Amino acid sequence: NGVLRSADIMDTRYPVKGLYVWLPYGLRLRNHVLSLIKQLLEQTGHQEVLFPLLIPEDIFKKEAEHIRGFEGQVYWVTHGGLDELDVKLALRPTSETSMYPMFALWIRSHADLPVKVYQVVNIFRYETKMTKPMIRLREVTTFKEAHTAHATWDEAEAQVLEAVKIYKRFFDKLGVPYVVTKRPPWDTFAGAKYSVAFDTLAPDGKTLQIGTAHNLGQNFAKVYGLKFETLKGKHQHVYQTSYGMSERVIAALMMTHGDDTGLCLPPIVAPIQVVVVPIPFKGREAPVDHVAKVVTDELATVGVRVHLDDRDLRPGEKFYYWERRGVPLRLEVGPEDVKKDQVTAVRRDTAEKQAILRRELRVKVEQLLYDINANLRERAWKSFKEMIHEAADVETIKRTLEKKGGIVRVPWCEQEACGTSLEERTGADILGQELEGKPASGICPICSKKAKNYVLMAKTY
Ligand code: P5A
Ligand code: ZN
Repeated sequence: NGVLRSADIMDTRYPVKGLYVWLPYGLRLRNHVLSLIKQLLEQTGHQEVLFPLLIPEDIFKKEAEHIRGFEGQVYWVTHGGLDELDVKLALRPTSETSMYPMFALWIRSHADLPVKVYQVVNIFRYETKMTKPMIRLREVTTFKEAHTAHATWDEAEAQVLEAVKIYKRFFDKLGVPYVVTKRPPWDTFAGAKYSVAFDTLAPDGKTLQIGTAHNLGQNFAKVYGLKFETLKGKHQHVYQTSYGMSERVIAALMMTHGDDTGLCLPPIVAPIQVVVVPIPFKGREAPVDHVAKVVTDELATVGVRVHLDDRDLRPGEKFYYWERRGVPLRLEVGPEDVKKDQVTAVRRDTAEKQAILRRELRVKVEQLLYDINANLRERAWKSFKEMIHEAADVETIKRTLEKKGGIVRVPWCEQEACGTSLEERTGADILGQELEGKPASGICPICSKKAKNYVLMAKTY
């Protein structure tokens, strides 16, 4: 919360629980993050759509499992002005039930498949767990949801894997480390056959789910009548997937790279990548100001997001101001720099200082921005991997998670009863089975039968 405030990301004082205000700097960060995922989706054949916020009750309530999962979380619109509505309208908690009746109108034959669309919208969920800015919201303002329809089960399975691949590339660009697991049956998305989820770690050692991809099978297709004519003239239900993420990703980004001073943003999404600070010296202000301006313009013309801080403040105050906001690179221009035809660059991630000759400015700055992205990513993965532990009995699982936090890898017999018992006896959650996990060895800590698999366990948000 302190960082949200001191870095001008959000104002958390909005008078409705679970709703928050994006501030200009925060919104710019959000938009850069969004444009990365949009680009990846577009490159893989997803088209952007925009559906309405309201869903009629009768349509919303068709898929029984979906309703069971969401009914406790839906906000209802019951009135239009003074009139009570004949049919209540749900504020979408997610858009399966808003989109799929329309898909039914669009899909006629095999030639209409696959459908691959996405939208970025707000959703409403009446969350009963403790709400938290950016992490557990009642109005999620930045819900990126993709929805697909396919002719076969295998294609839907392949689509879930494509989603995983896209999300991996996205989180790698952000330098946010993750584990990918297939969720256990009791933690599957309401209405899905199975769910795959990405989890990262918060600094307190708890995991945070930052994205999910679901294989919906034909569950929704059957209730909303999504049928297509095959090559042989038969009518069949489509197979579907959906996958989504929210501004929780931005929370993860901030928690992963931030330090005691505040934000530390990877250049790829930083609203301001380079800040130029003139360091005037009595009687020699003019050349310093001039060079600072020229340097700023030069970087701007090659597409660097650069800002000249020419406010009437002491340089030290400016340094701290931009450090708090996570600006990856600071260029100082003092009288000595002017004399030597150079600027002094200071990295936010390492605090390293170096002189850059003016004639090498563009190349060096671009190299530094690249290096900062890479360093943040490597640093984050290194500490993430150190937080993945092994444990083979209940006591060790408990002790490890209490003392060290993070994630434990546990052998498991794959019986649901042992899974729930593991959760009860350790007070931790099963994230699931790793998608690219290693083969099992050892025995299940509950029933002592031979383990079929490993599961990851953690304290979760
Ligand atoms: C997939 C997209 C769905 O809703 N329908 C369309 C599917 N999946 S989900 O797992 O329920 O949500 C996707 C991701 O959104 C984030 N999220 C939230 N973020 C902030 N506040 C919330 N209340 C909230 N609820 C879900 C999670 O990261 C989740 O993985
Ligand atoms: Zn067991």
